[in-house]
Amino acid sequence: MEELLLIGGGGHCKSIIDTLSEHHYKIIGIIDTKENVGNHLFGIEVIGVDDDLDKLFNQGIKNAFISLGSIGDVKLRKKLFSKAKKIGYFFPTIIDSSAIVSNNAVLGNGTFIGKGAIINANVTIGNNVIVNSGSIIEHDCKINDFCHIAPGSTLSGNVKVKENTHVGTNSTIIENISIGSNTIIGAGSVVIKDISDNTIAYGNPCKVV
Ligand code: JB3
Repeated sequence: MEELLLIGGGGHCKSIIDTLSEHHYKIIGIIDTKENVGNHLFGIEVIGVDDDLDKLFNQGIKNAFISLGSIGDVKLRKKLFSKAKKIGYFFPTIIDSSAIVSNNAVLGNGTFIGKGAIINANVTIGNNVIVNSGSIIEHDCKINDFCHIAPGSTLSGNVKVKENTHVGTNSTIIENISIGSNTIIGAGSVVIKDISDNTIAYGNPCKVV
């Protein structure tokens, strides 16, 4: 069994641990903030802080996963991904056993596909993306690095989502829509028009605010 380090020990980490219980990785510990060192999450210990990543790599732990989520702000997740990547950690793709993923989909490193998600044919998903529980990513969609598709969202065919963007819980995006980078789509939105970069938009129909 290969060893894996989790980075971030909050709510999202619980989802990751749950999914990994059916994987071939053995979770060696969690990296979190100083105050949480020694705490346990489902029996897994917080064994260090971000500054320990070098030491742990040199001790032989070669796999890591960013188990810190994000609701709209991906800065910390990106920072930790890039720090650990520079050290040399490998980031596996973690797919819950209840998810349905097309053989013709391409998923990036450090990407998480949660419970009951459906990824259809010819989908491309970048690195360190979260496709959370029950989301549907239809044929030909393209989701770039560091996006979070929150639980229960549906992206119809050929939707493009640029990097760092958050699609809020239970949103619906109709076919052929493009969503820009660094953008937040509020929960429950119905997106029927393209949304540009660096935008906050929500509602039904989804409007820029
Ligand atoms: O929406 C869903 C289903 N999940 C959300 C997920 C995607 O995002 C979830 O509801 C949460 O709101 C959010 O989960 P996350 O990021 O795990 O948030 P939280 O539960 O607040 O936990 C954040 C963890 O990161 C805490 O344990 C913090 O101590 C830790 N943390 C904060 N700063 C850090 C740092 N950990 C490390 N390694 N480094 C830091 O700088």
